[in-house]
Amino acid sequence: MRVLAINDVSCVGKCSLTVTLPILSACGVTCDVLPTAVLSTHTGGFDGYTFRDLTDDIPAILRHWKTLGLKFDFICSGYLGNIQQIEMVKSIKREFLAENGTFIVDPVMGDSGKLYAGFTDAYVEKMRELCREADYILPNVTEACYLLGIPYTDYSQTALYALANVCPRPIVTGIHEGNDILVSYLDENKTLQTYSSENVEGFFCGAGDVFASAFVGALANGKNERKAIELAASFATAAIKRSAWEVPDKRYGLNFEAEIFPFLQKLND
Ligand code: PXL
Repeated sequence: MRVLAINDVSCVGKCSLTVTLPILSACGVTCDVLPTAVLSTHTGGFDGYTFRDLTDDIPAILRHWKTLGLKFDFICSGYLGNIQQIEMVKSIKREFLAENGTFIVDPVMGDSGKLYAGFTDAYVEKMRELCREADYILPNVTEACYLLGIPYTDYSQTALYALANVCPRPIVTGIHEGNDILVSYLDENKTLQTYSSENVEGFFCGAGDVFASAFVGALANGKNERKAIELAASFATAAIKRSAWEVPDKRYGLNFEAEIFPFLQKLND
């Protein structure tokens, strides 16, 4: 199995490609990368980070790949630096996704009700278009609300049905319900399903990337959607629980590494 991960390199802070690469490799899957930008850190809580936009490098990379006849079983997009890159991802899907391949979009745009630094309404609109081409989308609640054009406080489980008009298989992460945190999705019969785990206080920037990478790693290992969601959610939850007390400065990301082995044991059960 060959996966293409389109995402940024945040040099410090454990999100995007520094999370996806180790997790997919551990799952025994080839992970090729298309870096969208190089940042000194992610943008969630650090001041003064550098940002090198790699948009101009992408066309030559793709021309080279075309000469190699590359095709990918999975293409997964995450943090995209600008609107132009969203257009590029659309054409990458058309040119490089293998027949019967799976296109997964994590519409990385925001969290806790707010867009990340540098994102605009025009970007949200373009991201909605990209989501229309995906087999799966993996928004958190904030991103789901932006995709639907509804206020953050109005999110309810019915939003999932509205999201299904954008992409047939939406999976929404980070839904708070009482003391639990839920992942909700529509199964192949359009029935709402949830996976629930205990909520742990503390915000970690790369948690969505841990979930998305483990989900793809599980699908690439032949697990069905439900099993892949369970495995990915329990891995992300275990990493969050551990990091809530273990990591003093949350900006430096989850200690997901310590939970990789238990995750792999469950993956191989
Ligand atoms: O994981 C989300 C993410 C990805 N990439 C960059 C980010 C963030 C969240 O803040 O800043 C650069």
